[in-house]
Amino acid sequence: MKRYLRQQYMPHIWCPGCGNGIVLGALLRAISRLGWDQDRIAVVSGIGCSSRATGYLDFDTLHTTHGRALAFATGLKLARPELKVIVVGGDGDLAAIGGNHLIHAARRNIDITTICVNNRIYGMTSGQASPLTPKGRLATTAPYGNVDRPFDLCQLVQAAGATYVARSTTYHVRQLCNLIAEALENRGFSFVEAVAQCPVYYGRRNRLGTAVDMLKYYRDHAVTVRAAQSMQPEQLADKIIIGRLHHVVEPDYESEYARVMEEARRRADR
Ligand SMILES: Cc1ncc(C[n+]2csc(CCOP(=O)(O)OP(=O)(O)O)c2C)c(N)n1
Ligand code: SF4
Repeated sequence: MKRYLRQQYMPHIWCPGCGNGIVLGALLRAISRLGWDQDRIAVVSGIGCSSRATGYLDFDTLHTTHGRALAFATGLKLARPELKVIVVGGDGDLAAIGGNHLIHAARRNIDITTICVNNRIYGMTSGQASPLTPKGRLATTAPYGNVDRPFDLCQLVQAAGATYVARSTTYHVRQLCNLIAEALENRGFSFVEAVAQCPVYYGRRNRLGTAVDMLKYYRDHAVTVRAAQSMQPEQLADKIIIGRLHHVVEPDYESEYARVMEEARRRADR
Protein backbone atom coordinates (compact mmCIF):
# COMPACT_ATOMS: atom_id res chain seq x y z
CA MET A 1 0.00 0.00 0.00
CA LYS A 2 3.02 2.26 0.35
CA ARG A 3 2.69 3.64 -3.18
CA TYR A 4 -0.61 5.23 -2.11
CA LEU A 5 0.83 6.90 0.99
CA ARG A 6 2.80 10.11 1.41
CA GLN A 7 5.56 8.53 3.44
CA GLN A 8 7.06 11.93 4.26
CA TYR A 9 4.07 12.68 6.52
CA MET A 10 4.55 9.61 8.68
CA PRO A 11 4.19 9.00 11.57
CA HIS A 12 0.50 9.78 11.44
CA ILE A 13 -1.37 11.52 14.26
CA TRP A 14 -3.79 8.70 15.09
CA CYS A 15 -3.73 7.18 18.58
CA PRO A 16 -2.57 3.58 19.07
CA GLY A 17 -5.55 1.28 18.50
CA CYS A 18 -7.59 3.83 16.51
CA GLY A 19 -9.84 2.38 13.79
CA ASN A 20 -8.97 5.06 11.22
CA GLY A 21 -5.94 3.17 9.89
CA ILE A 22 -7.97 -0.01 9.38
CA VAL A 23 -10.60 1.86 7.35
CA LEU A 24 -7.90 3.61 5.33
CA GLY A 25 -6.20 0.26 4.67
CA ALA A 26 -9.49 -1.22 3.46
CA LEU A 27 -10.01 1.74 1.10
CA LEU A 28 -6.50 1.44 -0.34
CA ARG A 29 -6.81 -2.31 -0.87
CA ALA A 30 -10.13 -1.76 -2.64
CA ILE A 31 -8.56 0.86 -4.94
CA SER A 32 -5.58 -1.41 -5.60
CA ARG A 33 -7.89 -4.29 -6.47
CA LEU A 34 -9.83 -2.16 -8.96
CA GLY A 35 -6.54 -1.15 -10.57
CA TRP A 36 -7.55 2.48 -10.93
CA ASP A 37 -5.09 5.09 -12.15
CA GLN A 38 -3.70 6.81 -9.08
CA ASP A 39 -3.63 10.15 -10.93
CA ARG A 40 -7.37 10.04 -11.66
CA ILE A 41 -8.49 9.69 -8.05
CA ALA A 42 -9.38 12.61 -5.80
CA VAL A 43 -10.06 12.20 -2.09
CA VAL A 44 -11.86 14.96 -0.22
CA SER A 45 -12.30 15.33 3.53
CA GLY A 46 -13.53 17.82 6.10
CA ILE A 47 -12.02 18.17 9.57
CA GLY A 48 -11.64 15.48 12.22
CA CYS A 49 -9.29 12.63 13.09
CA SER A 50 -10.66 10.50 10.23
CA SER A 51 -10.53 13.47 7.87
CA ARG A 52 -6.77 13.63 8.35
CA ALA A 53 -6.65 10.71 5.90
CA THR A 54 -6.30 13.12 2.98
CA GLY A 55 -2.98 14.36 4.36
CA TYR A 56 -1.49 10.89 4.11
CA LEU A 57 -2.88 9.79 0.75
CA ASP A 58 -0.90 10.20 -2.45
CA PHE A 59 -3.86 10.99 -4.71
CA ASP A 60 -5.15 14.44 -5.54
CA THR A 61 -6.53 15.46 -2.15
CA LEU A 62 -8.58 18.26 -0.69
CA HIS A 63 -8.58 18.73 3.08
CA THR A 64 -11.44 21.21 3.43
CA THR A 65 -13.53 22.73 6.22
CA HIS A 66 -15.52 20.86 8.87
CA GLY A 67 -18.69 19.35 7.38
CA ARG A 68 -18.16 20.70 3.87
CA ALA A 69 -16.31 17.85 2.19
CA LEU A 70 -19.34 16.88 0.10
CA ALA A 71 -19.90 20.47 -1.03
CA PHE A 72 -16.29 20.68 -2.27
CA ALA A 73 -16.52 17.17 -3.75
CA THR A 74 -19.71 18.07 -5.63
CA GLY A 75 -18.01 21.08 -7.23
CA LEU A 76 -14.96 19.01 -8.09
CA LYS A 77 -17.00 16.21 -9.65
CA LEU A 78 -18.98 18.63 -11.82
CA ALA A 79 -15.83 20.44 -12.95
CA ARG A 80 -13.81 17.24 -13.53
CA PRO A 81 -16.33 14.43 -14.12
CA GLU A 82 -13.60 12.08 -15.33
CA LEU A 83 -12.11 11.90 -11.82
CA LYS A 84 -13.09 9.24 -9.31
CA VAL A 85 -14.11 11.27 -6.29
CA ILE A 86 -14.06 9.79 -2.79
CA VAL A 87 -15.06 11.50 0.47
CA VAL A 88 -13.78 10.27 3.84
CA GLY A 89 -15.24 11.75 7.01
CA GLY A 90 -16.31 11.25 10.58
CA ASP A 91 -19.85 10.81 11.89
CA GLY A 92 -19.75 14.32 13.35
CA ASP A 93 -18.52 15.86 10.14
CA LEU A 94 -20.93 14.04 7.83
CA ALA A 95 -24.04 13.73 10.01
CA ALA A 96 -24.04 16.92 12.13
CA ILE A 97 -22.60 20.06 10.52
CA GLY A 98 -22.43 18.31 7.13
CA GLY A 99 -25.76 16.48 7.38
CA ASN A 100 -27.54 18.69 4.88
CA HIS A 101 -24.79 18.24 2.27
CA LEU A 102 -25.03 14.49 2.82
CA ILE A 103 -28.76 14.17 2.15
CA HIS A 104 -28.58 16.41 -0.90
CA ALA A 105 -25.60 14.57 -2.38
CA ALA A 106 -27.62 11.37 -1.94
CA ARG A 107 -30.73 12.99 -3.45
CA ARG A 108 -28.76 14.04 -6.53
CA ASN A 109 -27.16 10.62 -6.89
CA ILE A 110 -23.89 12.32 -7.74
CA ASP A 111 -21.11 9.88 -8.52
CA ILE A 112 -19.17 10.20 -5.26
CA THR A 113 -18.25 7.40 -2.87
CA THR A 114 -18.54 8.52 0.75
CA ILE A 115 -16.94 6.56 3.57
CA CYS A 116 -18.19 7.53 7.00
CA VAL A 117 -15.87 6.45 9.79
CA ASN A 118 -18.44 6.05 12.53
CA ASN A 119 -16.64 6.05 15.89
CA ARG A 120 -19.84 7.41 17.50
CA ILE A 121 -18.09 10.51 18.86
CA TYR A 122 -16.25 13.72 17.93
CA GLY A 123 -12.74 12.32 18.28
CA MET A 124 -10.56 15.24 17.33
CA THR A 125 -12.19 17.74 19.70
CA SER A 126 -12.06 15.33 22.67
CA GLY A 127 -15.26 13.39 22.77
CA GLN A 128 -18.42 15.47 22.31
CA ALA A 129 -21.58 13.54 21.39
CA SER A 130 -22.35 13.22 17.69
CA PRO A 131 -25.66 12.40 15.97
CA LEU A 132 -24.49 8.77 15.96
CA THR A 133 -23.72 8.50 19.69
CA PRO A 134 -26.15 5.90 21.04
CA LYS A 135 -28.71 6.93 23.65
CA GLY A 136 -27.36 6.58 27.19
CA ARG A 137 -23.68 6.61 26.21
CA LEU A 138 -21.31 9.05 27.88
CA ALA A 139 -19.62 11.93 26.09
CA THR A 140 -17.93 15.18 27.10
CA THR A 141 -21.20 16.94 26.32
CA ALA A 142 -23.31 14.15 27.84
CA PRO A 143 -21.67 13.38 31.22
CA TYR A 144 -24.91 11.81 32.57
CA GLY A 145 -25.73 9.91 29.40
CA ASN A 146 -26.76 11.03 25.94
CA VAL A 147 -30.50 11.75 25.76
CA ASP A 148 -30.68 12.03 21.96
CA ARG A 149 -31.56 9.08 19.78
CA PRO A 150 -28.94 8.37 17.09
CA PHE A 151 -29.50 8.45 13.36
CA ASP A 152 -29.34 5.26 11.36
CA LEU A 153 -27.25 7.04 8.74
CA CYS A 154 -27.55 4.22 6.23
CA GLN A 155 -31.35 4.39 6.33
CA LEU A 156 -31.18 8.15 6.09
CA VAL A 157 -29.05 8.24 2.92
CA GLN A 158 -31.03 5.42 1.37
CA ALA A 159 -34.27 7.33 1.93
CA ALA A 160 -32.60 10.44 0.52
CA GLY A 161 -31.73 8.66 -2.73
CA ALA A 162 -28.29 7.02 -2.44
CA THR A 163 -28.00 4.14 -4.90
CA TYR A 164 -25.44 2.08 -2.97
CA VAL A 165 -25.48 1.76 0.82
CA ALA A 166 -23.47 -0.63 3.00
CA ARG A 167 -22.15 -1.00 6.52
CA SER A 168 -19.32 -2.98 8.08
CA THR A 169 -16.89 -2.65 10.97
CA THR A 170 -13.16 -2.56 11.57
CA TYR A 171 -13.38 -6.15 12.84
CA HIS A 172 -14.87 -7.34 9.52
CA VAL A 173 -12.04 -5.80 7.54
CA ARG A 174 -12.21 -8.06 4.49
CA GLN A 175 -15.92 -7.46 4.14
CA LEU A 176 -15.32 -3.74 4.61
CA CYS A 177 -12.80 -3.81 1.76
CA ASN A 178 -15.20 -5.73 -0.52
CA LEU A 179 -18.06 -3.34 0.21
CA ILE A 180 -15.87 -0.29 -0.44
CA ALA A 181 -14.83 -1.83 -3.77
CA GLU A 182 -18.51 -2.33 -4.70
CA ALA A 183 -19.30 1.22 -3.63
CA LEU A 184 -16.47 2.59 -5.76
CA GLU A 185 -17.79 0.71 -8.76
CA ASN A 186 -21.35 1.97 -8.37
CA ARG A 187 -22.08 4.91 -10.66
CA GLY A 188 -23.96 7.33 -8.45
CA PHE A 189 -23.94 8.24 -4.79
CA SER A 190 -22.46 5.42 -2.72
CA PHE A 191 -22.25 5.38 1.05
CA VAL A 192 -20.30 3.01 3.29
CA GLU A 193 -20.56 3.29 7.06
CA ALA A 194 -17.44 1.86 8.69
CA VAL A 195 -18.11 1.36 12.40
CA ALA A 196 -14.72 2.03 13.96
CA GLN A 197 -13.23 2.23 17.43
CA CYS A 198 -12.07 5.42 19.11
CA PRO A 199 -10.56 3.74 22.18
CA VAL A 200 -9.44 7.08 23.60
CA TYR A 201 -12.47 9.34 23.80
CA TYR A 202 -15.38 6.97 23.24
CA GLY A 203 -13.97 3.72 24.59
CA ARG A 204 -12.32 5.07 27.71
CA ARG A 205 -15.21 7.29 28.78
CA ASN A 206 -17.72 4.47 28.29
CA ARG A 207 -15.45 1.86 29.90
CA LEU A 208 -15.42 -0.31 26.81
CA GLY A 209 -11.91 -1.64 27.43
CA THR A 210 -9.05 -1.67 24.97
CA ALA A 211 -9.18 -1.28 21.21
CA VAL A 212 -9.12 -5.08 20.97
CA ASP A 213 -12.09 -5.33 23.35
CA MET A 214 -13.96 -2.89 21.13
CA LEU A 215 -13.17 -5.00 18.06
CA LYS A 216 -14.46 -8.08 19.88
CA TYR A 217 -17.64 -6.16 20.65
CA TYR A 218 -18.12 -5.60 16.90
CA ARG A 219 -17.50 -9.29 16.29
CA ASP A 220 -20.10 -10.28 18.88
CA HIS A 221 -22.75 -7.70 17.99
CA ALA A 222 -22.68 -7.75 14.19
CA VAL A 223 -25.45 -9.53 12.31
CA THR A 224 -25.65 -9.96 8.56
CA VAL A 225 -28.40 -8.36 6.52
CA ARG A 226 -29.87 -11.80 5.88
CA ALA A 227 -29.89 -12.83 9.57
CA ALA A 228 -31.41 -9.47 10.53
CA GLN A 229 -34.40 -10.12 8.25
CA SER A 230 -35.68 -12.84 10.57
CA MET A 231 -35.02 -10.95 13.81
CA GLN A 232 -37.41 -8.78 15.81
CA PRO A 233 -36.68 -5.05 16.37
CA GLU A 234 -35.98 -5.65 20.09
CA GLN A 235 -33.45 -8.38 19.20
CA LEU A 236 -31.73 -5.94 16.85
CA ALA A 237 -31.62 -3.09 19.37
CA ASP A 238 -27.92 -3.48 20.25
CA LYS A 239 -26.84 -5.10 17.00
CA ILE A 240 -24.86 -3.74 14.06
CA ILE A 241 -26.36 -4.84 10.74
CA ILE A 242 -23.51 -5.41 8.29
CA GLY A 243 -23.36 -6.03 4.56
CA ARG A 244 -24.78 -4.48 1.42
CA LEU A 245 -28.01 -2.79 2.54
CA HIS A 246 -29.19 -1.25 -0.73
CA HIS A 247 -28.17 -1.18 -4.37
CA VAL A 248 -30.22 0.13 -7.30
CA VAL A 249 -29.35 1.54 -10.70
CA GLU A 250 -30.49 5.13 -11.29
CA PRO A 251 -29.20 7.90 -13.59
CA ASP A 252 -26.30 9.75 -11.99
CA TYR A 253 -26.25 13.52 -11.60
CA GLU A 254 -23.33 14.25 -13.93
CA SER A 255 -25.03 12.44 -16.85
CA GLU A 256 -28.28 14.32 -16.24
CA TYR A 257 -26.39 17.58 -15.89
CA ALA A 258 -24.42 16.95 -19.10
CA ARG A 259 -27.68 16.27 -20.95
CA VAL A 260 -29.14 19.60 -19.83
CA MET A 261 -25.90 21.42 -20.76
CA GLU A 262 -26.04 19.85 -24.21
CA GLU A 263 -29.63 20.96 -24.67
CA ALA A 264 -28.74 24.50 -23.55
CA ARG A 265 -25.88 24.60 -26.08
CA ARG A 266 -28.14 23.36 -28.86
CA ARG A 267 -30.70 26.07 -28.16
CA ALA A 268 -28.01 28.76 -27.97
CA ASP A 269 -26.70 27.68 -31.40
CA ARG A 270 -30.12 27.99 -33.05
C1 LIG B 1 -16.96 25.02 11.48
C2 LIG B 1 -16.24 24.21 12.52
N1 LIG B 1 -16.90 23.84 13.62
C3 LIG B 1 -16.30 23.07 14.55
C4 LIG B 1 -14.99 22.70 14.38
C5 LIG B 1 -14.31 21.87 15.43
N2 LIG B 1 -14.20 20.49 15.06
C6 LIG B 1 -13.09 20.01 14.47
S1 LIG B 1 -13.17 18.37 14.22
C7 LIG B 1 -14.71 18.30 14.94
C8 LIG B 1 -15.45 17.01 15.12
C9 LIG B 1 -14.76 15.81 14.62
O1 LIG B 1 -15.58 14.70 14.83
P1 LIG B 1 -15.90 13.69 13.65
O2 LIG B 1 -16.30 14.42 12.44
O3 LIG B 1 -16.86 12.68 14.17
O4 LIG B 1 -14.49 13.04 13.31
P2 LIG B 1 -13.47 12.20 14.20
O5 LIG B 1 -12.52 13.19 14.79
O6 LIG B 1 -14.25 11.47 15.26
O7 LIG B 1 -12.82 11.30 13.22
C10 LIG B 1 -15.13 19.55 15.33
C11 LIG B 1 -16.43 19.83 15.99
C12 LIG B 1 -14.34 23.11 13.19
N3 LIG B 1 -13.07 22.72 12.94
N4 LIG B 1 -14.97 23.86 12.29
S1 SF4 C 1 -9.04 10.53 19.40
FE1 SF4 C 1 -10.10 8.64 18.82
S2 SF4 C 1 -10.64 8.90 16.64
FE2 SF4 C 1 -9.04 10.41 17.15
S3 SF4 C 1 -7.11 9.41 16.59
FE3 SF4 C 1 -7.46 9.04 18.79
S4 SF4 C 1 -8.52 7.06 18.84
FE4 SF4 C 1 -8.67 7.82 16.75
